[in-house]
Amino acid sequence: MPDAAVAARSSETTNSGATQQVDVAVVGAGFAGLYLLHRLRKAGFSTVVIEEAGDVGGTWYWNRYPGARCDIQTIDYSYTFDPELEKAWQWSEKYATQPEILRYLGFVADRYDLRRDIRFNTKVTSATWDESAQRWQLTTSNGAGVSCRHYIMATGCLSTPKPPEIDGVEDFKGEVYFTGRWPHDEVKFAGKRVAVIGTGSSGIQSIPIIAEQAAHLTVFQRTPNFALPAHNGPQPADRLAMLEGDRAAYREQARWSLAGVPYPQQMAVSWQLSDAERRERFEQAWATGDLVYVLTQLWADQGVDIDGNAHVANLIREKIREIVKDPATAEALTPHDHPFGAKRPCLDTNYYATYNRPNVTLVNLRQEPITAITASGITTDKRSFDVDMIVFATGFDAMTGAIRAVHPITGRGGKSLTDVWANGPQTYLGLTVAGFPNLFLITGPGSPSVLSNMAVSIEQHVDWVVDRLVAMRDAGFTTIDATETAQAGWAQHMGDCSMMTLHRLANTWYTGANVPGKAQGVMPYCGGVGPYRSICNEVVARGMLGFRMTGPGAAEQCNDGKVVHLQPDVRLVLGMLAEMNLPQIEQLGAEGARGFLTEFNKARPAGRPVGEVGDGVLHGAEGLLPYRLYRPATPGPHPIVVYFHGGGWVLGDEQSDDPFCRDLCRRSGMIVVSVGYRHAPEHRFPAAAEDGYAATRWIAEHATELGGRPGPVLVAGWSAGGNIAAVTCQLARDRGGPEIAGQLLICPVTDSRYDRPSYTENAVGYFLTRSMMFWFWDIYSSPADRTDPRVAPLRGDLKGLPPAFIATCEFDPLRDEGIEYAEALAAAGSQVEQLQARGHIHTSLMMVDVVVTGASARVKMAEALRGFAGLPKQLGSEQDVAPITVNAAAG
Ligand code: N01
Repeated sequence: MPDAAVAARSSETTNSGATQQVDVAVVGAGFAGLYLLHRLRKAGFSTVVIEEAGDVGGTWYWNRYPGARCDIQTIDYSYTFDPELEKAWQWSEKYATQPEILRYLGFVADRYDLRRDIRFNTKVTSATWDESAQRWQLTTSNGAGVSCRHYIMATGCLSTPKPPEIDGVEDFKGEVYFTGRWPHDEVKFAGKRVAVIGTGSSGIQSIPIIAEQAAHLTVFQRTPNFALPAHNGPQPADRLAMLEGDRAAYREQARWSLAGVPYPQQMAVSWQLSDAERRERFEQAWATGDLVYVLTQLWADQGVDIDGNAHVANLIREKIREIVKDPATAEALTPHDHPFGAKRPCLDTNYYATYNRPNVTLVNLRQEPITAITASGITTDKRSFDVDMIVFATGFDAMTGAIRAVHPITGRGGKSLTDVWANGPQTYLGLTVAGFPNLFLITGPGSPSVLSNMAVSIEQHVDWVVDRLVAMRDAGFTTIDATETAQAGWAQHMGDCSMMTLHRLANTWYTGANVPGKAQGVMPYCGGVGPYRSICNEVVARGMLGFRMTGPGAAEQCNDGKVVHLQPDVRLVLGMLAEMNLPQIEQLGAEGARGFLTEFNKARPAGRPVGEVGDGVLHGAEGLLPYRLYRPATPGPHPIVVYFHGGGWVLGDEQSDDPFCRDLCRRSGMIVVSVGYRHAPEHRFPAAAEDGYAATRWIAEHATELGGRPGPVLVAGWSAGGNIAAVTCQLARDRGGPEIAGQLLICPVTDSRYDRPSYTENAVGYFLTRSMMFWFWDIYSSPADRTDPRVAPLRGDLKGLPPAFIATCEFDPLRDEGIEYAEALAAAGSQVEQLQARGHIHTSLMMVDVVVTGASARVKMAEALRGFAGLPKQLGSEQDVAPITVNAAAG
């Protein structure tokens, strides 16, 4: 039996005056609205879809401009909910044209008999939550109002064109078109002088086609955009074979991927590849004609790191210069003001080559802004262009436009959504808004939506919402509302996610920057489709966390709270570790654990290049110790940081903290000497502490030989290494030197008490466990030794110690003793700066280029060391490396 034959309760229908009573009203009959209607019907909900257009299609109904196509491969840009549907439809091209996509959506509407519940040519003119009836009351532009239990906005992200914001449009006597509202009748360009304003995807797709037909085309460009060739044609055989080989697995991989297209996570980082290797990868990607491939598959750091991104951007810039013959035009077309991918890049067919045509002129509005549109054309502050036709490809009031501006939505207590969102959209999961019960958004702000394959995100949203409505009905609930706590938590998580990518570094419609006066902030969810899906599932698994539900048939349920507490990349790392089912380190024995750690570290990205890395030996407390020295690329002599690795006095070596030492060297512009102190059980307490002190003394005495600045040194360490650094400062004070200018303690062990709350709260689940700490303690020191300040510096005399920067992580058993040490040092008169890294775990700050959100903490640590050394906090021109990973939230 076809799905369409599954009957739902029909709505209480209407004559034109009466209100239409339904369980659910949906706005929009595009990809999202059609699937919603299908699923709601199958679930037995009476449903009406209200659609402004005369037919189905949503954005594909309106955007009929020449050249309009999808730019996600069509095999991925399709519904996947019904394998029979997939079999019944064959796409003709790799990137389908707008007419073909519209035919597809019409085919879907017919196949499931959807049109009978869609009110076309109708707009919702207001939506008001009726507290007494616990329903939404809608008024419409055409026919009956609607009373519904649930109200779902399937309005799309790019459906409300923004006004062109140029004076005089109404004076123009020629033809005017908007790409986002293209007429159904053919527009004839032949023999005409045409102007196109705007060079986003719509402009870039339409310009080559208009140029082929028009007598002359003048393109008015404000911001150049990155465009890549689509290489359109038949569906690529390799992708088709993958899909057909195992359709279910292919679709499932897409659902759990980052962008909603089944590509693996790229592991190689740009600095591990030579110029030639990067170029080869790029050329191959350029030839694929696949935006998602180019955005995700070149190297792992391209989307999160300015340097990694610059490599791609420069290679694309080279391509533009190769294609466009006139150097001045090529330069004007070359983007320099945003990282590649931070603004939506475009897929094109002959875009750049179009500017080689004699009938095409590019006007660079950065050099000559438009002053007005006149009766005969467009005037800039330098000249006038007489044209017969103006095409506005000026974009949309994205993400919020269709929800907020189209009609007033009034929630609980008479609150309007426009007011609630005055400073930017607030949602929980991008699906709901606190204070607006039973209102759902599909691909709303706060969901992955436009940063993903929309088809995949839409199906996930719709399934989640409809499944919730079914579960509520089964449990007797009639209202659902997000809590303020959950919504605020989501905003925080959104902010954390946006720090992982470069989107915040460009003024785009993602951030609201394209609409004058609109609140600014990254609106889509940047954490990826798969992670987002897992969070939505977690909300359900944890008893509808963050929602209040009521109903006459059930007791009120409010499970208040935030769903994500960890930084997004930390959450991913922990998820991956959980899947790897790693052994418990403390079960392996010291040797086994060391071997395990060495193997484990092989999978991480290599540290970044520094000026020089060299190994040597120094004198420890009882013999020679190895060390590794990291020297900046800048001329010395540099101050020296003596660094102690982590590993519970048992594990680790100069290699284990290598990426961090490189990062510290690059960011601080100082020499870092990582000391291979002795380990337990071979050398128990106080071997590590005494080695730490002796090594620091030796390094200070040999500073000049090491190429360092003579005088005070700095000490730094992580975990047990932080313990050694802290102890070294106390010993140096008590034993007559060396002079230490500052101490950087990262998640240090400072005490042998295990009853602080962080030991209990974070006992398991965050990589460093309580039992692992017990194991370390037992191997290193006997209980009788544990009150000695050489292993428990918190118990020592804290007066007269060097200034300190102490970083602790929220989900770390060692958190509280680190904070206590900072407070005690400050109380004893030392200058102390504390950084409590929210959402981070014990290993976060060490995981350079893996936990990107730890970058801002790493910046602050380096700045602190520079301050201790009497240098300006910011690295100046003396460093010959470009700025490193963009700052990310940690504190
Ligand atoms: O809109 P845009 P779009 N004076 O906002 C310029 C999707 N899409 O319709 O960048 C002069 O990207 C503006 O300049 P600036 C896709 O996600 C997909 O092209 O603000 N210029 C910009 O150049 C896409 O990203 C496909 O300085 C003005 C352009 O107009 C999104 O929709 C196809 C101006 C607007 O570009 C939006 O694309 C099409 C002014 N007053 C669209 N105001 C597919 O392939 C604006 N501009 C699937």
